[in-house]
Amino acid sequence: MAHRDVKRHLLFEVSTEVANRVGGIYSVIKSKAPITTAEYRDRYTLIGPLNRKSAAIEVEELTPTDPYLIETLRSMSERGVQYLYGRWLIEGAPRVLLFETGPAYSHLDEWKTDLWNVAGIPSPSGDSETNETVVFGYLVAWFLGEFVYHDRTRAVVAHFHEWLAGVALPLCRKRRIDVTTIFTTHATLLGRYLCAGSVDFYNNLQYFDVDAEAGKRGIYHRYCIERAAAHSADVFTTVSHITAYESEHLLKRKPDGVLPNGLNVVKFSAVHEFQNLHAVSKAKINDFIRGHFYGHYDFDLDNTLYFFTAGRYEYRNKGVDMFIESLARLNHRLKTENSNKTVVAFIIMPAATHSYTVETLKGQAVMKALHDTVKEIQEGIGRRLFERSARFNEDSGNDFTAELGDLLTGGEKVLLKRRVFALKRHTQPPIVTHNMADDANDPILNQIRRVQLFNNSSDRVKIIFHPEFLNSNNPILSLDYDDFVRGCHLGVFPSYYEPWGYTPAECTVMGVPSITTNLSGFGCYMEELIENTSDYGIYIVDRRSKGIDDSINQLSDYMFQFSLKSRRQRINQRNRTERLSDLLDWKRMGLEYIKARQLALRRAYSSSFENQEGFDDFFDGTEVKLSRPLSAQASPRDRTGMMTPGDFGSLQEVQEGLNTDDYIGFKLPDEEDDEPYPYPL
Ligand code: G6P
Ligand code: 1S3
Repeated sequence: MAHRDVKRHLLFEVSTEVANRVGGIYSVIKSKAPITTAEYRDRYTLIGPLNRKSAAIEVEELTPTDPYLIETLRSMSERGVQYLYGRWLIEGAPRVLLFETGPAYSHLDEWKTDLWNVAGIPSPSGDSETNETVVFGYLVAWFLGEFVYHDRTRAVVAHFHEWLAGVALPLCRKRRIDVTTIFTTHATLLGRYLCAGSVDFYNNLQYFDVDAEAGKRGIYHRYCIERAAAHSADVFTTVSHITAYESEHLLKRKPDGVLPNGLNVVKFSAVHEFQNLHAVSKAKINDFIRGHFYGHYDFDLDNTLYFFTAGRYEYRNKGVDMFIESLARLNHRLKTENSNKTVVAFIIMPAATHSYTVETLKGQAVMKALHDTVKEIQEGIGRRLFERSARFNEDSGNDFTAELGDLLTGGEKVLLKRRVFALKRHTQPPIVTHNMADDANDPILNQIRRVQLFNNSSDRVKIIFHPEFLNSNNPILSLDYDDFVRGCHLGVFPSYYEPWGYTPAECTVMGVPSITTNLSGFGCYMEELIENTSDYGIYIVDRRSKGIDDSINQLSDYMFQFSLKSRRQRINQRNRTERLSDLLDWKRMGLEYIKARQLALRRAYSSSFENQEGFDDFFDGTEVKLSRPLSAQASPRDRTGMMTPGDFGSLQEVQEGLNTDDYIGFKLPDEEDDEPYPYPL
C-alpha cells in the first residue's frame, strides 16, 4: 500500500440501509451518526443504493466540495453512473452518496461473469436481490478505486455492513484498491435459515456442512458473497460474541472483534420525566383497550399490565412461539392463584394484511361516541350546577343537596342509554386487529388457537395481535413505537436467533423492563456486565442450557413474578432500568468502532504509522468521552467501572496479538469429536 496520511483518514460506511429503513442496520447507522460525524466531520460519507421514495423524505441534495470527490463523480457520471449526493436529515446530518442501481444494470452480465472469474462466486439469474447486490457492489468498488486514484494523500477506511453490501470487498482485494476495509456482519445467512427450521443450532454449530446446507436452501450464491466478504476484509467484525462464535463456524473466519450496537441515549433534564411519559402513553393505550374490549370491558385498568413483543415477523427466531405458550401458562397460574391482575399482551409484528377489521374500527368508534356524549353531558351538568349554586337562596327553605339529584335531564339519560346499548356485543373481543391475508395458516394465530387464549372474560391474560408497525397516524392506536413502548410495563423478547436485539435495548434506555434470552447478543452482553440483571429490569431466559419446557416455565415465572409487583415496586424498578442506559450509549459503544478502524489502518498502512505521532495521540484525537455508567450507590456488581464494551471483546489489544480465543458470555461447548451429523441429511 502507498504511504498515506492515516491521521486525517477518510471514512466511507457502506450499507443498503443508508437513508432507507429496512431493519436493524438502519437503526445502527442512524443512531451512530451523531458520534461518527462528531469524530470525522466532513471526512465521513455513507454510501448506499438510491431508493428515491425514502431519499425524497430523508435526504437534502448538496453539491460536493471535495475536489477528489468531484473528480471521481464526474468521471463516473460520464460513463453513465447516476447518484444523489446530499445530507441525511437526521441528527448529526452525515453526508450520503446514493447510487442509482437501475442504469447500471446494463453491466449486470459483464459483472456477474467477472465475479465468477475473480472470486468464483456464482450468481444465478432470477434472484433479484443478488442482482441488486452485485450491481451495488460493483458501483461501490468502482467509486473507491477511482477515488483513491484521484486522492493519493489520505488513507481511506471503507466499512461495509452485512452481505448485501459485501460484493465490493472481494473486488477491493482482487483489484488491490488502496483502501483498508472492515466488514461487519449483523447476522449470518445460514444462521438465520437454520434457526428458523427445527435444528438444535447452537449445540451443533461446529458440525454443519455449510456448503451443503446453503445449497439445500437455495442460498449458496448468497452464502458465497457473505463468506467472500468476511474473508476479504482487512478487519472482520460482528455485533456480539454469540454471532462471533456462529460466524467462526459458518463463515470460517474468526472475527477480529465485536462491535456491539449502541443507542443515541436522550437524557431528560428532570430525572422523573420518563416516568411521567409512561403515565401519558399508558393513558393512550388504556383508551385503545376500552374500545378493543367494548362489551367485555370487565377488568380494572388500574390493575392491568401491558406486556408486548415486537420486531420482524420471524416466528421462531424471535421466540413468538415461546411467548404465546408462556402466556397460556401465565394465564393458568393467574387464574389458579386468584390474581386481581389482568395482563394484556401485544404482539406487534408486520404480516400481510388487508387493513383493519370492521370490528376493530367499530370498537374505537363506539367508545369515542360514548366519550363525546359523556363530555357533552358533563358540560351541561357543569353549567346547570353552576347556575343552581349561584342562584341558590338559603331563605327559600329548599334542601340544596336534594336539588342536585336531577342534574341529568331526561334527554341526556336517553342519549347515554343509547350509547351504552351500542356497547353490547355477542362476539369475543378480537385477537387480531387486521384482516390477515392468510388467516388460516398464520403461525402466530395458529399458536394462539392451539393454546386457546381467546380473550374470554375469565382469562387473566388477553392477547392483541397488531400485524403492522405502529405510528402516530394509526387510526386505532395512534402512538409512535417509542411512545407505545413507554406506555407498556414489560417488553418480552424470548428470541432463539438474535445477533444483537435492539428491542430490549430500546426498552432499557426508555426505562421499561424487558425479558430477553442468553441466545441474544444483548442478553449475553448485559449478563456479562451486571450480576443481578433482574433487579435492573433485565430478565434473561436461559435458552442455552435448559430444555424448551423449562425455558418456557422460566419465562412464564418471570412474567408471574412481575405481576406480583406493586405500583411502587414497578416505579422503582423502572428507575433502576433507566439508569442502565449509559451502558448502551454510542458514546461508550462507539469506542469499539474506533478500535476496529485503528486496527484496519494498522493492518493496511503499517508503513504510514512509522512517521506518525504515537498511537495514543492518534486515538486521543477522537475526543470521545466515557461517562461513568452507573451511579455509585445503585451499581450492580462492579464489573463495569470504567470498562468499555471492548474490554469484554477482543479489540482491546488493538495494536497486535488479538485474543479471540474466548467468546465472553457465550463459550464454546466442549468439542467432543466424532458426533454424528446433527440431523438427517
Ligand atoms: C409513573 C407516573 C406515576 C404513575 C405510575 C404508574 O411513575 O409518574 O404518576 O402512578 O407511572 O405506574 P404503573 O406501573 O402502574 O403503570
Ligand atoms: C439484525 O436485524 P434482525 O432483527 O434481522 O441486525 C440488528 C442490528 O445489528 C440486530 O440487532 C438483530 O439482532 C439482527 O437480527
